[in-house]
Amino acid sequence: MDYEIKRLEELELQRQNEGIELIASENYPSVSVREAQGSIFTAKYAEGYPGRRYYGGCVVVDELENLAIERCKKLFNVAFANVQPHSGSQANFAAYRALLQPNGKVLSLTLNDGGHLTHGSGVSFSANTYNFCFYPLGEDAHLDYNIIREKLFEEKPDLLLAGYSAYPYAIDFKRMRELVDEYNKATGSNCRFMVDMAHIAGQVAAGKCQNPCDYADVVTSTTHKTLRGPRGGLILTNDPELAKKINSAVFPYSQGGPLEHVIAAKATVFAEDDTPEFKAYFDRVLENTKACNDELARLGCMVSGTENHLFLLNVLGSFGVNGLEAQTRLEEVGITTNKNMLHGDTLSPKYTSGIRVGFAAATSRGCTKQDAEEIAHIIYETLSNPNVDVEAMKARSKKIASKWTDISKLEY
Ligand code: DSN
Repeated sequence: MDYEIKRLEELELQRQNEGIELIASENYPSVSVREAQGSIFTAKYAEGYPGRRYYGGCVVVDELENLAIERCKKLFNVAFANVQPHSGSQANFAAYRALLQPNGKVLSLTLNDGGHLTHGSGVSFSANTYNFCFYPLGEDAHLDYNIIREKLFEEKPDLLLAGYSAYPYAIDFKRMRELVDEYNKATGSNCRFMVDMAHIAGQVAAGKCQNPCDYADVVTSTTHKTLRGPRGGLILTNDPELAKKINSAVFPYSQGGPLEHVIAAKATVFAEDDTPEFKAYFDRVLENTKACNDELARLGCMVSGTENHLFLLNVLGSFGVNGLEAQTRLEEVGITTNKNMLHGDTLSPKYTSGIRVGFAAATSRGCTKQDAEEIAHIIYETLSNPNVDVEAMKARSKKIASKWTDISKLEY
């Protein structure tokens, strides 16, 4: 045993167990998922795809990867799945490659309104390989489908991109498909529609929102957020031609040997998520997120409202502190969140006017509606009072977290 690593693992487990995790992109995989990820499959090289590998000895990993693919297709009701992307960014890299020529034009949400770095940020490969243009949110911070329609006709993109990192409302994928079809018909273009569902993949799997696979040409996702799986990515499509291009874009274009141990863990979570228990879990995620949002609103705070696993709290408007300061003060009392830009934010991404709050992880441990309301009070009291008794607040957080399941023992 490597005692130095074990010591750090134990410290991290203690940190996770004692704290209240409200980062909207985090979650806790089950013991079964972690066991699969720690399995001997890590020792196997398997470049290629099942039945078409560049190494011998792949008979078992072929069965494993096919099982993951079949479970994934069933979960999302889709014809093709590539389960090899190492991350969401790698999945987006390969999806763009399959859908676009270099310099192809992508219409994406304004990044400050809740997009992701791979959705056109100058610091990522995306904006350096493709030509991004943007649609803003409407004045009420909701998607405005008329603006998207106008931008489609004005910018003439090759790809419309939807799916966001900090958008608390439902997304009408059907409407976006109709807009792309209308634009293509009117102009004779072949604009495609892609959805990065990384944040809401669990909600999709639970059948609690529109399934983007019914409307988009390509859907990408991570597997570790609301899906509750291992860190990783995936790509889905119903189009056989695009499926071939996606496979080539993942391997050999952008990745080498697939992480078959991670694919084993993905297969495990696809089965866990395809159950009535997961649907019930997601009902509780939605209930807890709303309960915390509504309690903060009742206390007079400026919150976004929510139709998924997250909401945005305007900490500058509510308490006169910026997002970075709010994040730091909440961490001191045992609550982990992250600073986040708000629609029309006047502060820089380093500071921001808001924080993003999500309940997927806390709910996995057993957070109740009553807990979510009590958490709202801890957030309110911590941020509204610069002289708050930090130790007393921390003890309140710890008391809530101590009722929940030990993260190292979670089975769903
Ligand atoms: N970093 C993720 C998030 O926090 O939303 C996006 O990949």
